[in-house]
Amino acid sequence: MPTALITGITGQDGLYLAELLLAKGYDVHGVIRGQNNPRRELVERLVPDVRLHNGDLTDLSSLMRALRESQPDEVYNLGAVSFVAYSWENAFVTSDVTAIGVLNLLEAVRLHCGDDPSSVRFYQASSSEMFGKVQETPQRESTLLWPRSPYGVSKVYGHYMTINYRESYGMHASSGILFNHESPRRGEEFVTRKVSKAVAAIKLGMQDELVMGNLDARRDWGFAGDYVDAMWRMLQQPEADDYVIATGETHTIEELVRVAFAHVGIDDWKRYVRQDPAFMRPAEVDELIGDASKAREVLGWEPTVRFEELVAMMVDADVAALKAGW
Ligand code: NDP
Ligand code: GDR
Repeated sequence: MPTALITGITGQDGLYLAELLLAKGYDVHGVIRGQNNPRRELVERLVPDVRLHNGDLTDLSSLMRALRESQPDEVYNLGAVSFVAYSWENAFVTSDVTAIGVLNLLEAVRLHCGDDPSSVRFYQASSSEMFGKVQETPQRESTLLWPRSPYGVSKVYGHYMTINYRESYGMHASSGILFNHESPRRGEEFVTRKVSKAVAAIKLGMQDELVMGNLDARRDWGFAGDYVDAMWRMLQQPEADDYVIATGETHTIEELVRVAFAHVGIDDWKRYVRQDPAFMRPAEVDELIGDASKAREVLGWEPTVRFEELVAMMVDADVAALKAGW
Protein backbone atom coordinates (compact mmCIF):
# COMPACT_ATOMS: atom_id res chain seq x y z
CA MET A 1 0.00 0.00 0.00
CA PRO A 2 1.61 3.33 -1.01
CA THR A 3 1.83 6.05 1.63
CA ALA A 4 1.25 9.78 1.09
CA LEU A 5 1.91 12.80 3.30
CA ILE A 6 -0.14 15.95 2.61
CA THR A 7 0.49 19.45 3.94
CA GLY A 8 -2.57 21.70 3.83
CA ILE A 9 -4.78 18.72 4.77
CA THR A 10 -7.39 21.04 6.34
CA GLY A 11 -7.81 23.05 3.12
CA GLN A 12 -10.11 22.54 0.13
CA ASP A 13 -7.59 20.57 -1.93
CA GLY A 14 -6.18 18.63 1.03
CA LEU A 15 -9.59 17.15 1.77
CA TYR A 16 -10.33 16.19 -1.86
CA LEU A 17 -6.85 14.74 -2.34
CA ALA A 18 -7.10 12.71 0.88
CA GLU A 19 -10.44 11.26 -0.31
CA LEU A 20 -8.97 10.41 -3.73
CA LEU A 21 -5.88 8.71 -2.28
CA LEU A 22 -7.85 6.78 0.34
CA ALA A 23 -10.14 5.52 -2.44
CA LYS A 24 -7.03 4.32 -4.30
CA GLY A 25 -5.94 2.35 -1.22
CA TYR A 26 -3.22 4.73 0.03
CA ASP A 27 -2.21 5.08 3.64
CA VAL A 28 -2.75 8.85 4.00
CA HIS A 29 -1.06 11.15 6.51
CA GLY A 30 -1.56 14.88 6.96
CA VAL A 31 0.38 17.70 8.57
CA ILE A 32 -1.79 19.91 10.79
CA ARG A 33 -0.59 23.08 12.48
CA GLY A 34 -1.45 24.85 15.70
CA GLN A 35 -2.12 23.60 19.21
CA ASN A 36 -5.90 23.52 18.74
CA ASN A 37 -6.65 23.80 15.01
CA PRO A 38 -10.41 24.46 14.58
CA ARG A 39 -10.41 22.48 11.30
CA ARG A 40 -9.06 19.27 12.88
CA GLU A 41 -12.63 18.16 13.64
CA LEU A 42 -13.60 18.62 9.95
CA VAL A 43 -10.70 16.44 8.78
CA GLU A 44 -11.51 13.79 11.39
CA ARG A 45 -15.15 13.77 10.28
CA LEU A 46 -14.65 13.78 6.49
CA VAL A 47 -11.54 11.61 6.22
CA PRO A 48 -11.29 9.70 9.52
CA ASP A 49 -8.68 7.30 8.12
CA VAL A 50 -6.10 10.07 7.68
CA ARG A 51 -3.40 10.07 10.34
CA LEU A 52 -2.50 13.57 11.50
CA HIS A 53 0.94 14.84 12.50
CA ASN A 54 1.54 18.17 14.19
CA GLY A 55 3.76 20.37 12.06
CA ASP A 56 4.20 23.73 10.42
CA LEU A 57 5.83 24.66 7.11
CA THR A 58 7.89 27.28 8.95
CA ASP A 59 9.34 24.64 11.29
CA LEU A 60 11.85 22.34 9.57
CA SER A 61 12.20 19.93 12.48
CA SER A 62 8.43 19.37 12.65
CA LEU A 63 8.42 18.47 8.93
CA MET A 64 11.31 16.04 9.43
CA ARG A 65 9.42 14.41 12.27
CA ALA A 66 6.26 14.09 10.14
CA LEU A 67 8.34 12.42 7.40
CA ARG A 68 9.99 10.05 9.87
CA GLU A 69 6.66 9.09 11.43
CA SER A 70 4.79 8.62 8.13
CA GLN A 71 7.57 7.21 5.85
CA PRO A 72 5.77 8.44 2.69
CA ASP A 73 6.28 7.41 -0.93
CA GLU A 74 4.65 10.67 -2.07
CA VAL A 75 4.59 14.15 -0.48
CA TYR A 76 2.02 16.73 -1.60
CA ASN A 77 2.81 20.29 -0.52
CA LEU A 78 -0.58 22.02 -0.49
CA GLY A 79 -0.01 24.14 2.61
CA ALA A 80 0.20 27.89 2.03
CA VAL A 81 -1.09 31.29 2.97
CA SER A 82 -3.32 31.12 -0.09
CA PHE A 83 -5.53 34.22 -0.09
CA VAL A 84 -4.04 36.76 -2.50
CA ALA A 85 -5.68 39.86 -0.95
CA TYR A 86 -4.38 38.93 2.52
CA SER A 87 -0.84 38.57 1.18
CA TRP A 88 -0.37 42.35 0.84
CA GLU A 89 -1.39 42.87 4.46
CA ASN A 90 0.84 40.06 5.70
CA ALA A 91 3.66 39.88 3.18
CA PHE A 92 6.26 38.51 5.59
CA VAL A 93 4.06 35.71 6.90
CA THR A 94 3.08 34.88 3.33
CA SER A 95 6.74 34.70 2.33
CA ASP A 96 7.65 32.59 5.36
CA VAL A 97 4.95 30.00 4.66
CA THR A 98 4.27 30.10 0.92
CA ALA A 99 7.90 30.66 -0.21
CA ILE A 100 10.35 29.53 2.50
CA GLY A 101 7.94 26.80 3.62
CA VAL A 102 8.52 25.09 0.25
CA LEU A 103 12.27 25.18 0.78
CA ASN A 104 11.83 23.76 4.28
CA LEU A 105 9.80 20.84 2.97
CA LEU A 106 12.10 20.18 -0.01
CA GLU A 107 15.08 20.19 2.33
CA ALA A 108 13.32 17.92 4.82
CA VAL A 109 12.49 15.45 2.01
CA ARG A 110 16.06 15.60 0.63
CA LEU A 111 17.56 14.88 4.07
CA HIS A 112 14.97 12.17 4.73
CA CYS A 113 15.79 10.42 1.43
CA GLY A 114 19.52 10.09 2.17
CA ASP A 115 21.40 8.40 -0.69
CA ASP A 116 18.32 7.96 -2.90
CA PRO A 117 16.91 11.48 -3.53
CA SER A 118 14.14 10.23 -5.84
CA SER A 119 12.82 7.65 -3.38
CA VAL A 120 10.08 10.10 -2.29
CA ARG A 121 8.03 11.83 -4.99
CA PHE A 122 7.22 15.49 -4.33
CA TYR A 123 4.35 17.68 -5.56
CA GLN A 124 4.40 21.48 -5.29
CA ALA A 125 1.15 23.47 -5.52
CA SER A 126 2.22 26.19 -7.96
CA SER A 127 -0.34 28.70 -9.20
CA SER A 128 -1.62 30.62 -12.21
CA GLU A 129 -1.09 33.72 -10.01
CA MET A 130 2.58 33.37 -11.06
CA PHE A 131 1.55 34.58 -14.55
CA GLY A 132 0.13 37.78 -13.02
CA LYS A 133 0.55 40.49 -15.63
CA VAL A 134 0.23 37.94 -18.38
CA GLN A 135 2.88 37.92 -21.08
CA GLU A 136 1.10 35.43 -23.36
CA THR A 137 -2.48 34.18 -23.86
CA PRO A 138 -3.35 31.42 -23.16
CA GLN A 139 -0.75 30.73 -20.48
CA ARG A 140 1.32 27.58 -20.75
CA GLU A 141 4.30 26.02 -18.94
CA SER A 142 6.81 28.16 -20.89
CA THR A 143 5.03 31.52 -20.40
CA LEU A 144 7.20 34.14 -18.66
CA LEU A 145 6.21 34.59 -15.01
CA TRP A 146 5.26 38.11 -13.83
CA PRO A 147 3.65 37.84 -10.39
CA ARG A 148 1.54 40.75 -9.07
CA SER A 149 1.22 40.09 -5.33
CA PRO A 150 3.35 38.91 -2.40
CA TYR A 151 1.46 35.61 -2.79
CA GLY A 152 2.38 35.35 -6.48
CA VAL A 153 6.03 36.22 -5.79
CA SER A 154 6.15 33.57 -3.05
CA LYS A 155 4.70 30.95 -5.38
CA VAL A 156 7.33 31.79 -8.01
CA TYR A 157 10.03 31.19 -5.39
CA GLY A 158 8.51 27.81 -4.47
CA HIS A 159 8.13 26.89 -8.14
CA TYR A 160 11.75 27.57 -9.06
CA MET A 161 13.04 25.99 -5.85
CA THR A 162 11.15 22.82 -6.76
CA ILE A 163 12.73 22.83 -10.23
CA ASN A 164 16.10 23.55 -8.64
CA TYR A 165 15.88 20.56 -6.27
CA ARG A 166 14.91 18.37 -9.22
CA GLU A 167 17.87 19.58 -11.28
CA SER A 168 20.42 19.78 -8.44
CA TYR A 169 19.68 16.59 -6.51
CA GLY A 170 17.73 14.44 -8.97
CA MET A 171 14.60 14.58 -6.83
CA HIS A 172 11.31 13.46 -8.37
CA ALA A 173 9.79 16.91 -7.77
CA SER A 174 6.91 18.18 -9.92
CA SER A 175 4.94 21.43 -9.93
CA GLY A 176 1.32 21.73 -10.95
CA ILE A 177 0.59 25.23 -12.21
CA LEU A 178 -3.05 25.11 -11.25
CA PHE A 179 -5.58 27.70 -12.35
CA ASN A 180 -8.42 28.64 -9.96
CA HIS A 181 -10.38 25.63 -8.80
CA GLU A 182 -13.44 25.74 -6.63
CA SER A 183 -16.03 23.60 -4.86
CA PRO A 184 -18.58 23.75 -2.06
CA ARG A 185 -15.56 23.34 0.25
CA ARG A 186 -13.90 26.53 -0.99
CA GLY A 187 -13.00 29.02 1.75
CA GLU A 188 -15.57 31.81 2.11
CA GLU A 189 -12.93 34.50 1.50
CA PHE A 190 -12.56 33.48 -2.16
CA VAL A 191 -14.85 35.08 -4.71
CA THR A 192 -16.78 32.03 -5.96
CA ARG A 193 -17.78 30.91 -2.48
CA LYS A 194 -18.45 34.45 -1.31
CA VAL A 195 -20.86 34.79 -4.24
CA SER A 196 -22.49 31.35 -3.90
CA LYS A 197 -23.09 31.84 -0.18
CA ALA A 198 -24.46 35.36 -0.58
CA VAL A 199 -26.75 34.35 -3.46
CA ALA A 200 -28.11 31.46 -1.39
CA ALA A 201 -28.68 33.77 1.61
CA ILE A 202 -30.35 36.44 -0.55
CA LYS A 203 -32.61 33.82 -2.15
CA LEU A 204 -33.65 32.59 1.31
CA GLY A 205 -34.26 36.16 2.54
CA MET A 206 -31.38 36.00 5.02
CA GLN A 207 -29.18 38.70 3.42
CA ASP A 208 -29.89 41.95 1.51
CA GLU A 209 -26.82 42.64 -0.57
CA LEU A 210 -23.54 41.35 -1.92
CA VAL A 211 -20.56 43.71 -1.63
CA MET A 212 -17.91 43.08 -4.27
CA GLY A 213 -14.59 44.34 -5.57
CA ASN A 214 -13.48 44.27 -9.23
CA LEU A 215 -16.13 42.70 -11.47
CA ASP A 216 -14.07 42.90 -14.67
CA ALA A 217 -11.25 40.47 -13.84
CA ARG A 218 -11.39 37.15 -15.69
CA ARG A 219 -10.55 33.74 -14.30
CA ASP A 220 -10.29 30.19 -15.63
CA TRP A 221 -12.33 28.29 -13.01
CA GLY A 222 -12.47 24.51 -12.68
CA PHE A 223 -13.64 21.96 -10.11
CA ALA A 224 -11.23 21.10 -7.28
CA GLY A 225 -12.06 17.38 -7.44
CA ASP A 226 -10.70 17.25 -11.01
CA TYR A 227 -7.56 19.18 -10.09
CA VAL A 228 -6.41 16.90 -7.25
CA ASP A 229 -6.61 14.00 -9.71
CA ALA A 230 -4.11 15.88 -11.90
CA MET A 231 -1.75 16.20 -8.91
CA TRP A 232 -1.80 12.44 -8.38
CA ARG A 233 -1.27 11.75 -12.09
CA MET A 234 1.86 13.96 -12.08
CA LEU A 235 3.48 11.86 -9.37
CA GLN A 236 2.79 8.60 -11.27
CA GLN A 237 4.97 9.70 -14.23
CA PRO A 238 8.42 8.12 -14.64
CA GLU A 239 9.99 11.61 -14.86
CA ALA A 240 9.07 14.64 -12.77
CA ASP A 241 7.93 17.72 -14.71
CA ASP A 242 5.71 20.83 -14.55
CA TYR A 243 2.16 21.01 -15.90
CA VAL A 244 -0.50 23.68 -16.41
CA ILE A 245 -3.91 22.50 -15.18
CA ALA A 246 -6.84 24.59 -16.45
CA THR A 247 -10.15 24.37 -18.30
CA GLY A 248 -9.21 26.70 -21.17
CA GLU A 249 -12.37 28.78 -20.56
CA THR A 250 -12.38 32.23 -18.98
CA HIS A 251 -15.22 34.23 -17.39
CA THR A 252 -15.51 37.62 -15.69
CA ILE A 253 -16.44 38.01 -12.03
CA GLU A 254 -19.59 39.73 -13.30
CA GLU A 255 -20.54 36.60 -15.26
CA LEU A 256 -19.99 34.54 -12.11
CA VAL A 257 -22.37 36.81 -10.18
CA ARG A 258 -24.95 36.81 -12.97
CA VAL A 259 -24.92 33.03 -13.45
CA ALA A 260 -25.13 32.42 -9.69
CA PHE A 261 -28.17 34.70 -9.28
CA ALA A 262 -29.82 33.28 -12.42
CA HIS A 263 -29.47 29.79 -10.97
CA VAL A 264 -31.84 30.72 -8.13
CA GLY A 265 -34.20 32.54 -10.50
CA ILE A 266 -33.03 36.12 -9.85
CA ASP A 267 -32.40 38.00 -13.11
CA ASP A 268 -32.19 41.58 -11.78
CA TRP A 269 -28.97 40.78 -9.91
CA LYS A 270 -27.71 44.40 -10.08
CA ARG A 271 -30.33 45.32 -7.44
CA TYR A 272 -28.43 43.29 -4.87
CA VAL A 273 -24.80 44.00 -5.78
CA ARG A 274 -22.72 46.94 -4.60
CA GLN A 275 -19.03 47.56 -5.26
CA ASP A 276 -16.69 48.72 -2.50
CA PRO A 277 -13.06 49.83 -3.03
CA ALA A 278 -12.17 47.89 0.15
CA PHE A 279 -12.30 44.73 -1.99
CA MET A 280 -10.09 46.11 -4.78
CA ARG A 281 -6.46 44.96 -4.86
CA PRO A 282 -3.32 47.15 -5.08
CA ALA A 283 -2.43 45.29 -8.30
CA GLU A 284 -4.89 43.08 -10.15
CA VAL A 285 -4.40 39.99 -12.29
CA ASP A 286 -6.78 40.98 -15.06
CA GLU A 287 -7.19 37.89 -17.16
CA LEU A 288 -6.17 34.26 -16.80
CA ILE A 289 -6.80 31.42 -19.22
CA GLY A 290 -4.72 28.28 -19.27
CA ASP A 291 -3.56 25.90 -21.99
CA ALA A 292 -3.53 22.43 -20.43
CA SER A 293 -2.56 20.55 -23.63
CA LYS A 294 0.58 19.09 -22.08
CA ALA A 295 -1.45 17.64 -19.17
CA ARG A 296 -3.98 16.27 -21.64
CA GLU A 297 -1.31 14.60 -23.77
CA VAL A 298 1.07 13.31 -21.08
CA LEU A 299 -1.21 12.76 -18.09
CA GLY A 300 -4.42 11.96 -19.97
CA TRP A 301 -6.10 14.61 -17.79
CA GLU A 302 -9.34 16.43 -18.73
CA PRO A 303 -11.60 18.69 -16.68
CA THR A 304 -15.07 17.14 -16.21
CA VAL A 305 -17.04 20.08 -14.74
CA ARG A 306 -17.84 23.20 -16.74
CA PHE A 307 -18.31 26.73 -15.39
CA GLU A 308 -22.14 26.84 -15.20
CA GLU A 309 -22.26 23.40 -13.60
CA LEU A 310 -19.63 24.43 -11.03
CA VAL A 311 -21.53 27.58 -10.08
CA ALA A 312 -24.79 25.64 -9.79
CA MET A 313 -23.10 22.99 -7.61
CA MET A 314 -21.78 25.65 -5.24
CA VAL A 315 -25.02 27.64 -5.00
CA ASP A 316 -27.07 24.47 -4.44
CA ALA A 317 -24.71 23.35 -1.67
CA ASP A 318 -24.98 26.72 0.07
CA VAL A 319 -28.78 26.78 -0.22
CA ALA A 320 -28.92 23.29 1.30
CA ALA A 321 -26.47 24.22 4.08
CA LEU A 322 -28.35 27.40 5.00
CA LYS A 323 -31.69 25.59 4.99
CA ALA A 324 -30.20 22.96 7.30
CA GLY A 325 -29.03 25.74 9.60
CA TRP A 326 -25.24 25.07 9.18
P1 NDP B 1 -6.68 26.54 1.34
O1 NDP B 1 -6.50 27.97 1.68
O2 NDP B 1 -8.04 25.94 1.39
O3 NDP B 1 -5.74 25.67 2.30
C1 NDP B 1 -4.47 26.10 2.68
C2 NDP B 1 -3.89 25.09 3.64
O4 NDP B 1 -2.59 25.53 4.04
C3 NDP B 1 -4.71 24.92 4.93
O5 NDP B 1 -4.78 23.55 5.23
C4 NDP B 1 -3.87 25.65 5.96
O6 NDP B 1 -4.01 25.13 7.25
C5 NDP B 1 -2.47 25.32 5.44
N1 NDP B 1 -1.44 26.18 6.03
C6 NDP B 1 -1.46 27.53 6.17
N2 NDP B 1 -0.35 27.95 6.82
C7 NDP B 1 0.38 26.83 7.10
C8 NDP B 1 1.61 26.62 7.77
N3 NDP B 1 2.31 27.62 8.29
N4 NDP B 1 2.06 25.34 7.88
C9 NDP B 1 1.34 24.30 7.38
N5 NDP B 1 0.17 24.45 6.73
C10 NDP B 1 -0.32 25.70 6.60
O7 NDP B 1 -6.02 26.32 -0.09
P2 NDP B 1 -6.46 25.34 -1.29
O8 NDP B 1 -6.77 24.01 -0.74
O9 NDP B 1 -7.42 26.05 -2.16
O10 NDP B 1 -5.09 25.28 -2.12
C11 NDP B 1 -4.09 24.31 -1.86
C12 NDP B 1 -2.76 24.81 -2.39
O11 NDP B 1 -2.84 25.05 -3.77
C13 NDP B 1 -2.27 26.12 -1.78
O12 NDP B 1 -0.85 26.05 -1.72
C14 NDP B 1 -2.68 27.17 -2.77
O13 NDP B 1 -1.85 28.31 -2.70
C15 NDP B 1 -2.50 26.40 -4.06
N6 NDP B 1 -3.33 26.78 -5.18
C16 NDP B 1 -4.69 26.82 -5.04
C17 NDP B 1 -5.49 27.10 -6.11
C18 NDP B 1 -6.97 27.17 -5.99
O14 NDP B 1 -7.61 27.71 -6.90
N7 NDP B 1 -7.56 26.61 -4.95
C19 NDP B 1 -4.90 27.36 -7.44
C20 NDP B 1 -3.46 27.26 -7.49
C21 NDP B 1 -2.72 26.97 -6.39
P3 NDP B 1 -4.92 25.84 8.41
O15 NDP B 1 -6.26 25.20 8.31
O16 NDP B 1 -4.20 25.48 9.66
O17 NDP B 1 -4.94 27.32 8.12
P1 GDR C 1 -7.53 34.55 -6.72
O1 GDR C 1 -8.96 34.19 -6.11
O2 GDR C 1 -7.03 35.85 -6.22
O3 GDR C 1 -7.65 34.39 -8.21
O4 GDR C 1 -6.62 33.41 -6.08
P2 GDR C 1 -10.13 35.07 -5.48
O5 GDR C 1 -11.34 34.21 -5.58
O6 GDR C 1 -9.78 35.64 -4.16
O7 GDR C 1 -10.24 36.32 -6.51
C1 GDR C 1 -10.58 36.14 -7.88
C2 GDR C 1 -10.88 37.47 -8.52
O8 GDR C 1 -12.10 38.00 -7.99
C3 GDR C 1 -11.92 39.40 -7.76
N1 GDR C 1 -12.89 39.85 -6.76
C4 GDR C 1 -12.96 39.43 -5.50
N2 GDR C 1 -12.24 38.50 -4.83
C5 GDR C 1 -12.56 38.24 -3.53
N3 GDR C 1 -11.88 37.30 -2.87
N4 GDR C 1 -13.58 38.92 -2.90
C6 GDR C 1 -14.32 39.88 -3.54
O9 GDR C 1 -15.22 40.47 -2.95
C7 GDR C 1 -14.01 40.14 -4.90
N5 GDR C 1 -14.53 40.98 -5.84
C8 GDR C 1 -13.84 40.80 -6.95
C9 GDR C 1 -10.47 39.51 -7.33
O10 GDR C 1 -10.02 40.87 -7.43
C10 GDR C 1 -9.82 38.56 -8.32
O11 GDR C 1 -9.59 39.19 -9.53
C11 GDR C 1 -7.08 32.06 -5.98
C12 GDR C 1 -6.44 31.45 -4.71
O12 GDR C 1 -6.98 30.19 -4.50
C13 GDR C 1 -4.93 31.33 -4.88
O13 GDR C 1 -4.39 30.63 -3.76
C14 GDR C 1 -4.67 30.55 -6.18
O14 GDR C 1 -3.27 30.43 -6.37
C15 GDR C 1 -5.31 31.27 -7.36
O15 GDR C 1 -6.70 31.34 -7.13
C16 GDR C 1 -5.09 30.51 -8.67
